[in-house]
Amino acid sequence: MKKTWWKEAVVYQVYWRSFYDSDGDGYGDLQGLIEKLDYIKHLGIDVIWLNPCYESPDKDNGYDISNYYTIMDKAGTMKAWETLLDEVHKRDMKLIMDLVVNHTSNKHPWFLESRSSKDNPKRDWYIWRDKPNNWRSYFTPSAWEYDETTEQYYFHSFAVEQPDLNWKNPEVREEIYKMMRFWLDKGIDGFRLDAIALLAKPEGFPDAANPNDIRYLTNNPGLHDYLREMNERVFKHYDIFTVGEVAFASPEEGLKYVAEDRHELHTLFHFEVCDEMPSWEPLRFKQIQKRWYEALWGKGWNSQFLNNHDHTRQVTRYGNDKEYRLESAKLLGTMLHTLPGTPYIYQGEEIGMTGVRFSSIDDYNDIAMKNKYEEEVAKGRDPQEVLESLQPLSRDNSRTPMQWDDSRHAGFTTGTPWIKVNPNYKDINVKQALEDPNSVYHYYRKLIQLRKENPVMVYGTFRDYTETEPYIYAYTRELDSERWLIVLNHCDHANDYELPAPLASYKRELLLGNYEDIQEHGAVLHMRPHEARIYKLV
Ligand code: TEU
Repeated sequence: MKKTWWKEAVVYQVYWRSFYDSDGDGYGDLQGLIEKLDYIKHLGIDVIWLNPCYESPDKDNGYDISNYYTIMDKAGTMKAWETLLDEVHKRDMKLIMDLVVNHTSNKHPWFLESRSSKDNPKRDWYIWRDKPNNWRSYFTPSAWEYDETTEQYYFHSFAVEQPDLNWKNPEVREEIYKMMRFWLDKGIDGFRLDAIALLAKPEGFPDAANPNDIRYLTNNPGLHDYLREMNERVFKHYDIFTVGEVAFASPEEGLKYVAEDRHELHTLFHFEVCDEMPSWEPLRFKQIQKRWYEALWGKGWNSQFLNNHDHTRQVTRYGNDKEYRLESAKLLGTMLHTLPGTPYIYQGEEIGMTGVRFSSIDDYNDIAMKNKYEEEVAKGRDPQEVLESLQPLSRDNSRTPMQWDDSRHAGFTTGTPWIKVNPNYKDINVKQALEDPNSVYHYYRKLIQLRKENPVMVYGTFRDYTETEPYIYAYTRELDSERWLIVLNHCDHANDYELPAPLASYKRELLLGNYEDIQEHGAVLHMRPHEARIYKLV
């Protein structure tokens, strides 16, 4: 297996508007991030993924870009951004930028031109038709919006304010490649490519048999030609790391994006867990891990994550955020950092932050949730019931401000935060975590350190010994003569796990665990609620 820095890296995602506010306007900003870089470095992070901070009307929190070459006021200035890049590099970390090329804002000058007349030179930069087909978008009941000026419909995979670019048009592609080089030439270390599975659209937009199954938006013919061209024209000329957000891909489909001999992207986020597994389903999760491992290992590289700015915090969604919050957060971290692939930490995960339930729809900001709320209420459903049905997976669960300390607004801002702080900040915050040797934070530090010192955690082969076990997840990673065993009890009660013969014959050396004293009797491990252990087998 080829060794590279991005396989060995641990990535930390900064949703800057909720990270740290340096000027009291209620939004986190780039200067705020600069001030907290030492905190990130201390955790052991190698790479920072920065959510979009380009100029934007901010209908979808920066994912609706109106100028690719400037920084949005809320985030700061280009000068602040340049200082950020410098300061990241000074600390021996890397910076990857989140980039949205599937669509722009409807306020982008390209779109303003495109919509102005049918014969405008930029008309064909977006997708226009006389009649819509029956597709939904991610955020609205129709993927088409009627535009009175020219009496045609334009296509949008997300909000009405996010018209899709027409990737069939070579001028569009050239313009995007030029813009990518602009950022790479400034010295960034790569991109997280938003919604990249959506670039290609099917010829003629045939109606879908089931309009509610929006898979039709993704993985359409022609997509990989664009990615190969993008690599050829841009990526391959830099020592960078690209990770694509690839919705609805099977492992076989996923391999096409990341196979080393295809020269497209370096790694991907697949969403078989976050989009398709609403709560913890152990057997299904193990199957997913196994299938992706078998499809990718030795050919292309995977990512490990259970939450991000779109998905409810992992300890709430997949673990236990109540009596076993600490144990559960540590167990999930242990799992993500020992499964094959590059691990991602979403800000706040390292202190075990949890999801929220705001009592009123007015406290929410997420455009996906708000649009859905309106759509359902318009059908005559009870508003309270709709609110409750949308709360568990609202994207705002993970977007509440970073909890720095127990002072007002969790020390995030001196002003009024753009979204409410999670009320549990008095107990769960960075200050507490730094002071408490038993915190999730200190456990994550050890985990990351272990990964840095032991290539087996990165390059070791993977084998699951518990495919049919409902609670225990036990697997090995092996590299040359190094053999590690990871045992996790993903459960609110204790379970005994008897090691199978081949594993029982080794001597065990505990490298890391989330409980103080280890309980084992011969080959039987007594695993307490949400207990996690990493052993070296000798
Ligand atoms: O998300 C794309 C997207 O499809 C997600 O909404 C989905 O939940 C999933 O995770 C992928 O299948 C990206 C951004 O992450 C999101 O914040 C934006 O709203 C969206 O693109 C539009 O740019």
